[in-house]
Amino acid sequence: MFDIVLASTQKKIQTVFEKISIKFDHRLSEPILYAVSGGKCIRAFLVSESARIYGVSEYQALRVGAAVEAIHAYSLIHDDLPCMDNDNFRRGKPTVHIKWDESVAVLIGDALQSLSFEILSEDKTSSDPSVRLALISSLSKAIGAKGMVYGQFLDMEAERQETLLDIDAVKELQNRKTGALIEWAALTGPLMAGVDNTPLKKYAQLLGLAFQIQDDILDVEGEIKMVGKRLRKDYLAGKATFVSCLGLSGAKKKAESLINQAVAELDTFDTSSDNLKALAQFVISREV
Ligand code: GRG
Repeated sequence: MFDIVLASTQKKIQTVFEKISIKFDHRLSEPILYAVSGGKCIRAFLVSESARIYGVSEYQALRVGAAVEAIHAYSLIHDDLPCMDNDNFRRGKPTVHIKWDESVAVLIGDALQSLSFEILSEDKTSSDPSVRLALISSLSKAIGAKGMVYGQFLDMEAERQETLLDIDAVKELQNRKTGALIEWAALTGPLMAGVDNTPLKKYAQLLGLAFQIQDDILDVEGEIKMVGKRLRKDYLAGKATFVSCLGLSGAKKKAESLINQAVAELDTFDTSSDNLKALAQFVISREV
């Protein structure tokens, strides 16, 4: 049911990428469009809803949504490389380095990262240069050496270590690897409107954590046809995850409790936050 709501954002984001990539050599636009399609677009949806609540135009929100999806796609392409997670299958199709080759995958990831910042830097995204700078600055922090890349680094390091991470270390790793970008997306509305983000911040943090717990649950319980990527890999590798730390039912309970708290955080809004509440429920009920 919620898939239908997300489908509308997916379509609009795809159109933004199609328009932007017209100016690229087709040997680049083809893998770029391949890499940005087929995902749920949860991060772009968070941007759209956050922007709508704070009165930011849909056009501007879709540009910021495309920027966050470009970063997300870059992280997945690089994460799938043989030197990282070494995956052949993503979003129900061959990963970029399988469909093309590793050099293309590295370069398309790089191009998507640059493209994201290019989109944010243009005045079509916001007529206010201080807003554009704030978007660029906060995104670079969320995905860099204190954010997503650090989370990925900790993850890679954990795989090489004998001792398993404890729950706090798993939380720390995941907050950076997955949570930081989700939080950034959720806070773009107040950022673009130039107002305080406190009411959404806690929601975003709780949602990010619940999202990762559900990802760990899907790794154990999911159906590969539904999820569209290799499963049981963390489980088979004996990696520390929320499921290994809390047990399957403990992880489910934790995710549910986080989502209940996240939804409660939205009580300061009127019905304008209903879609964010529905997204929160989707995050822990999703099979994909
Ligand atoms: C290699 C320098 C360098 C940087 C990349 C690879 C990386 C840094 C970070 C990894 C980030 C990563 C892969 C996080 C996993 C997050 C996750 C659970 C992704 C799946 O998100 P969904 O379910 O995917 O929203 P869809 O396909 O729906 O978009």
